[in-house]
Amino acid sequence: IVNPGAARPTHPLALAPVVSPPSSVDGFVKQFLTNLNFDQGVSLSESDANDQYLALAGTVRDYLMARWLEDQARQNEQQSKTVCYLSAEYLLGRQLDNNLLAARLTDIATDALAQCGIDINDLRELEVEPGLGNGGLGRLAACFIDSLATMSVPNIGYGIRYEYGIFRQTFVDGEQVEQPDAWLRMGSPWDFPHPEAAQTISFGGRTETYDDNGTERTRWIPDWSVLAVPYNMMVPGYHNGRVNTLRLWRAVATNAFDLRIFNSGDYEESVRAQTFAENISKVLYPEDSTPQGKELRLQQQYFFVSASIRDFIDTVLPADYDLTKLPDRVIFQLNDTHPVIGVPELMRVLIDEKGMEWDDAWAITQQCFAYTCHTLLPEALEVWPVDLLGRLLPRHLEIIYRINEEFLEEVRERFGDDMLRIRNMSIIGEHPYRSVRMAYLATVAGAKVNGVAELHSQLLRDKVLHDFAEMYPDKFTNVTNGITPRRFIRLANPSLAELITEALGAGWTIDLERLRGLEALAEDPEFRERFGAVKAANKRRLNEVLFQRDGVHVDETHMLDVMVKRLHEYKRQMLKVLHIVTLYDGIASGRVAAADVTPRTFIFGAKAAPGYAMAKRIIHLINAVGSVVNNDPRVEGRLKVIFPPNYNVTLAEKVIPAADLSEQISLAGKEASGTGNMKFALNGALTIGTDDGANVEIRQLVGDDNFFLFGMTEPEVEVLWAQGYTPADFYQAHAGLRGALDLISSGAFSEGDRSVFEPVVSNLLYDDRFMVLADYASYIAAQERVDAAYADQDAWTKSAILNVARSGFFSSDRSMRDYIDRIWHTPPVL
Ligand code: B1H
Repeated sequence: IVNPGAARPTHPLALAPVVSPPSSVDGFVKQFLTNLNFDQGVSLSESDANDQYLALAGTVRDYLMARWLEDQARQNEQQSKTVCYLSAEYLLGRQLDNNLLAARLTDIATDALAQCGIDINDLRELEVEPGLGNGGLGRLAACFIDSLATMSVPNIGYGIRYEYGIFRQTFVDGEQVEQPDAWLRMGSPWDFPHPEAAQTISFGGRTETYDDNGTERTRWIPDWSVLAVPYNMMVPGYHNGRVNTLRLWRAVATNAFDLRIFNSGDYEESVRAQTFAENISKVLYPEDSTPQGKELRLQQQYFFVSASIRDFIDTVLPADYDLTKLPDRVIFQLNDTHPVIGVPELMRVLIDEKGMEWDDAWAITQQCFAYTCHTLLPEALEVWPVDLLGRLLPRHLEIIYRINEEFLEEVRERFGDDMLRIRNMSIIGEHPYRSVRMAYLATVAGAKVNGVAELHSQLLRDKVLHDFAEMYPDKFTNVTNGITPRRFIRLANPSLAELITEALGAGWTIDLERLRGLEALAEDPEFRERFGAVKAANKRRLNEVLFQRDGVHVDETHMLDVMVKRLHEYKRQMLKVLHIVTLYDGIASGRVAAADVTPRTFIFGAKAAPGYAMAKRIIHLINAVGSVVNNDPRVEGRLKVIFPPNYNVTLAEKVIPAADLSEQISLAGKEASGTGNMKFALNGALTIGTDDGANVEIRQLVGDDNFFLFGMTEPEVEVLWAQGYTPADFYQAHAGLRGALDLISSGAFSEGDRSVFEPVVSNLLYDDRFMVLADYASYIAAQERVDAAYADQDAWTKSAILNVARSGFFSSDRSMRDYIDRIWHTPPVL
């Protein structure tokens, strides 16, 4: 139990680094062996690879520890403003290499282990990546905390330590089967539990008013609670000696909880109660881009947000801190609507627990939150039924009602008694049931609201949050997403990194705009040759990885055409499938000679939400098309479809650097940003893409000549939709499309069984919400331009180099600078 008032113990030696910085291989060996003996409890000769991995991780940790402790102390001393990033997801990827790199320990560790007779590469492969996120939104959070640490900006990432992360995907007869992701089973060397800093998180019950020396106050009498135990992870900056913190909460049953039931004599019931409480952090919800309105999900959200806000106020800030100055010390960034319940929670803490008046609390709250929206899909805007919210968090519902009342009063003052407008803007929706619109609550409460790419932010202002943008024009801003060049270039593509460093010096890793220097080198034939050799080497590396992993081969001479991202209809994996089937149909029907087809290997990576039937059927179809195309002798091996199961960060790091062509083919106006698109461009793939999300900015930067644009624009989509879109017209109008759809319908990919993929085909023919058929012809034409361009390898390589040279804007360091300038105003602490 924390006791902020108590004197803290001191000792003169306590100021020295706990472990002196690594100066030698010998020092590393010594620390490694110490950890092997004292933490793992084994001698070197008796140790197995997992012992060695854990001891190695422990050694890296030891070297970072002194910096970590110093940084926490410094940030407290300087009373600096901290970015508290609230996110239900952090898709971290493996930690070992990242932390070795950040601490400049890679070479020392490699040599030290070699001296012990261990190949560090064998240990790397043992790390199970913490998959505590679904896709782009979770990976973005991981990139952002990397950049903040690298830029020396005080940051605490707050989230949930799911016991099971994103499911492991396997294929059985081509169909997705999910397996639990027991990532903690072999030990978790990267996090530190702090049970002494646990928070009690309450739920349910009722509220009552009481008289507090003449003022009427409200209190919440909850009826159950759980403990939130923080697990701290190090977030080391790159080569700057800084270490920030990622604090993930785990749910643990309170003693009081089971004692009460236990005293009633029901042992089994008390164990059940414990399980119930601990379920809260049991598993990541595997939905991406669409929320699940389940009660447990709301419990998760409140659980981590309440723990985080109270952690910051009660343990990070000094005990006597004047909370009217809270905005000087913190900004809570809401990563989508998942943490928005934090708004009424901060109000409740300030009013009910700290005795503040409503108006003061509201003024503070409005300065302490900012909201990032990550979507445009209307079905993805999170709402909570009033019944559910009121049952789980009765006090919060009261607070939300009052926020809404005062907000609607403001709307009336501003726009008059316009009932339609009031209904449209109300935080409480009425149809189909009374519900709290979390995006509206976030918009009203947040100091700033941002979208994640220019087009997306524009559409937020014009459409999704139009009325709010009219009322608060200054609230709205854009911050285009970014990715960390440390993980996605330096670590994932060491050969390219070396080539760039040789050409430009090492500074690009923290100043990605320096890649501009490569533009001139695109004209240099020798540089092009070396760049091409890097790509070829990355294909060979991918071949090894995929052969090891799945027993499949990637042909180095093929164009590598890659579509990796969550399976979602709006992302239009089906368009890619139709392209492949069209090429295959050409060969199979004898219309096209196999020898005239550009050899291509298509790589897919995609998990489908387990409850998303159509997405799972599309996965099945991709696998089915693969097994037919890959085994038809008429194809002469010139087309190959590979779908490695369980696409994750670790696999992305191998696939992306090997890619020639990046598929970014969502329907215009549906993909908020995309971040995979940036990773590909920065690794020298050319993009075939629609005018959507950050594709727009990629194309503007790399230039039309180095980007294959196709498809309707967002306004064109709107027009066609308004006219009444009939996909069957496009089927009728285009022979190639007819051929492809008919081939699928015929059972050619399902051993003659016409029923298997019938739902996929009829969905396209009669519904096609994401207008796959409307963009088919334009997509095929663009792919023909790709083939033509690829035929001139030297010109292609030049384009690839220009993609790298001109994509420095997409560093997450730049995203962080934009957040700092436009939203957070948090200077680095040096
Ligand atoms: C994105 C999500 C998302 N947008 C709900 N929305 C979730 C929504 O568990 N849920 O309920 C999980 C995730 N994820 C993605 O965010 C966008 O689709 C991408 O376009 C964008 O690049 C990414 C990061 O901004």
